Amino acid sequence: MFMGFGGDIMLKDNVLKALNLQVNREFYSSYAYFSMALYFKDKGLKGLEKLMKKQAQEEIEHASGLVDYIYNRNSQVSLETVEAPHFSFSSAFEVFETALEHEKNITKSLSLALETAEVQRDYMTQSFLQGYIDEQVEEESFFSSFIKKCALIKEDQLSLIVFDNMLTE
Ligand code: OFO
Repeated sequence: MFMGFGGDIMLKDNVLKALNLQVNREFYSSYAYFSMALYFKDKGLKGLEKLMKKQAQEEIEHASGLVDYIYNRNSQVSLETVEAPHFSFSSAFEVFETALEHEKNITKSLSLALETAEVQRDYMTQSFLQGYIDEQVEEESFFSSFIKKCALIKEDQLSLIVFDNMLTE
């Protein structure tokens, strides 16, 4: 294997630390979205419950992708305690506002990890993280679109039920 220009396949400590932190944040995202699914479950809104469970599953996949990458770089994953989400919502609108805010924080955290890789001139990690950051455009836009839809529905419970039914199809 070519190891020229100081290019060791093992991750530098601070890059590894940033990636491990991101693994934890992705698991937290999954936990947070699962808690949002439970809010909808409690309201009997099965379509929105299903939607948020799918988001929770996707976050596990994001975490797994990071874990695979860390191992591919001959480095060790360190699994930390995942914080419990403590949200309370009074509407679907608030759920999606919280989810969007969360995704914005994820974008910031990925950007910080990318900056760390840039400082270390770790081009493989930069390229890997860029894929995650690119996906954030879609992630943020997804929740923005639900905020807009929920803003149109406002307090109209019947419209919310119709909208929810559409998501079960
Ligand atoms: Fe929803 O974001 Fe992961 O990366």
